[in-house]
Amino acid sequence: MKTELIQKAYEVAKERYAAIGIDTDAALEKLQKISLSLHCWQADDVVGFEPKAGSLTGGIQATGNYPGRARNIDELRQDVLKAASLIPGKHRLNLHEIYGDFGDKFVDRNEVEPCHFQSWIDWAKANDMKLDFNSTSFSHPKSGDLSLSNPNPEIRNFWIEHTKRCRAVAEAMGVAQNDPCIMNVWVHDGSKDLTVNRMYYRELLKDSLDQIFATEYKNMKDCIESKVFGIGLESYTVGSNDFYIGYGASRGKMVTLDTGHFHPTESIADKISSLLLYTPEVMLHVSRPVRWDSDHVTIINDETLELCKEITRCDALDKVHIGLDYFDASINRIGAYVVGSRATQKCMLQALLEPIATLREYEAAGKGFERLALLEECKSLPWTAVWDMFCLKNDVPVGEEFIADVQKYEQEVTSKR
Ligand code: RNT
Ligand code: ZN
Repeated sequence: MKTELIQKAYEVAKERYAAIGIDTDAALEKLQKISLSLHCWQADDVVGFEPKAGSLTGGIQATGNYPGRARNIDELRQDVLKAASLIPGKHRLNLHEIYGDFGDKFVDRNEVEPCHFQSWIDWAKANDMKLDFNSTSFSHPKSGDLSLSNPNPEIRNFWIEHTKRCRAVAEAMGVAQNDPCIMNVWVHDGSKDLTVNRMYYRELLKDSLDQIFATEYKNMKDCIESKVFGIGLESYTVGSNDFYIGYGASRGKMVTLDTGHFHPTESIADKISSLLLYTPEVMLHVSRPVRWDSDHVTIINDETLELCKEITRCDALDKVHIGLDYFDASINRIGAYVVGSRATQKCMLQALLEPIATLREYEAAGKGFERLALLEECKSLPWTAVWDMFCLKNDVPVGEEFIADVQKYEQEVTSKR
């Protein structure tokens, strides 16, 4: 798109927003500071780089067979950089333990060390990217249905050791990047059929977590992620929402809200303010559940918009971390990163452009019609012109122009795999 046209449209939008008391330049500055944590697993359908990588287990599934998935560390790095080059702003990369640089060597999960992520740390530094991290309980012979809540001490200790070591890896990343690395603990533990031991498994999970978190670190932050159910684990989830809210609130740990991990009509946006009153920060996994936790690519929809608005309405830009978590193997994977990231940013921008002071005045004065009318009008204010300006400023393709870039990369790179 022509630069002048974008600038012209931006000037008009700026004036229009000024009329409702909103400074678009300030909104752009705030958006610039928001780093998304890009999930590395969209590039390769959650396979990772363990030399003997088997099938994906743990109740999650990447469906689709689109050609060109990243098959090794170099391809994944190349894909992530390509995606990042089409997303305005500076973003983080969220790694899972199974994405370590293991070479041909088999390093079992209870043997992982910071050295297996040294090349990632160097790569991230060279590319001015910060890292986040995840322990990996799935896709392993010892995964079964229960990991950290397994009654068999040998298996439970194996996963405790794994998760402890992952925290040490996260700490090393945090030290190297001089910024805390956020480490997410999500375990798939649950039961396909009825269980008569709900309490027992939760006691075990609680004890495992206490052991894992016993070491205090300064350069990493822990977060814990709940779920409703996994595939093949439909009847019971040990790490339910209630479990982790209780755990997080009592231990001062961040809770991760994955937008696909709740009952379909539950509002995830509504949970932010409650959590922030009891836990220091919040981690988000922004996804798009379609009827279930399907991990579709994030788009601009009411749920994502409301989620972003809650962050700004709670004045919590510095307390809510935005990670993405979807894995769609049915479309171009780099395109999936770009669409989902840009959609999330567009929702954040609309949230930053909300005339919250006026809306709150209306609300305080009991002016319900006025509040509703302004909320509705905001939906059709020219935020898209502000978005285009954001892309222009960040030197990334404006509007649909990135489609051609993704196609070119597909032609030249991913289609040849
Ligand atoms: C699974 C959780 C979890 C995973 C990643 C791969 O339901 O959402 O966050 O998607 O850790
Ligand atoms: Zn998640």
